[in-house]
Amino acid sequence: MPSGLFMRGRDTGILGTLLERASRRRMSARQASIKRDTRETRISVSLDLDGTGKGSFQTGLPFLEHMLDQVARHGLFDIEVQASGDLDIDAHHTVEDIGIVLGQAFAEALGDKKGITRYGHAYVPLDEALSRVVIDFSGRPGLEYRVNYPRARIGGFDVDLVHEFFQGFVNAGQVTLHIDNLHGINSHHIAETVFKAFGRAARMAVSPDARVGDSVPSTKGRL
Ligand SMILES: [Mn+2]
Repeated sequence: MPSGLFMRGRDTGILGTLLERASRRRMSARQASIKRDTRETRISVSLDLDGTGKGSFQTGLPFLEHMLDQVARHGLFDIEVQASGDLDIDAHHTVEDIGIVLGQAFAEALGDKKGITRYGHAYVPLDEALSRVVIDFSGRPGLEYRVNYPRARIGGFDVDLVHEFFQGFVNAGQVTLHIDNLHGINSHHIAETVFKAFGRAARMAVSPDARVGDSVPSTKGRL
């Protein structure tokens, strides 16, 4: 009966739509919450890769929070970071460990990395400063960091710690990360372009690529 066939066709169509919606929901739950306690720091990070750019930070390090806010805003990630570390010694442990836990959160939120773009890059200027960040969710840690700051400190923040943050992120997130400052005179601007470009590059790399579909973007079949 033509109408019966038509109805069966419609039913299959609806089922197909529901299955497609369910799988999209699975894809979209790309979140992670991680806690890490050591004798030096206590850190908790919540991450939603498909957020709206909301940042919430309590770290005792206002400049780092200003930078993490750039990552959230320009990556369109929701990021919450609570950290209490041995700041009386130095900010080193706290900054490095926040990088580690954020890297873990990215790795966990991405899971098997099926359907992602994998590579991302961005150039970001801020007045005279210009930085480029290229990221690959390769499954292998690697950091190439070429950034020189005219000043040793931005406010009270030691500029060496920017490198420590990204080294921690790279090691725990298992990513290849190339960071180059191409030009800059003001250290605050230089750091800010690095974090903004990192947010934009990471956003591109984790974004779903419809043509990749349900596969892993690697000839090895895993990342
Ligand atoms: Mn600023």
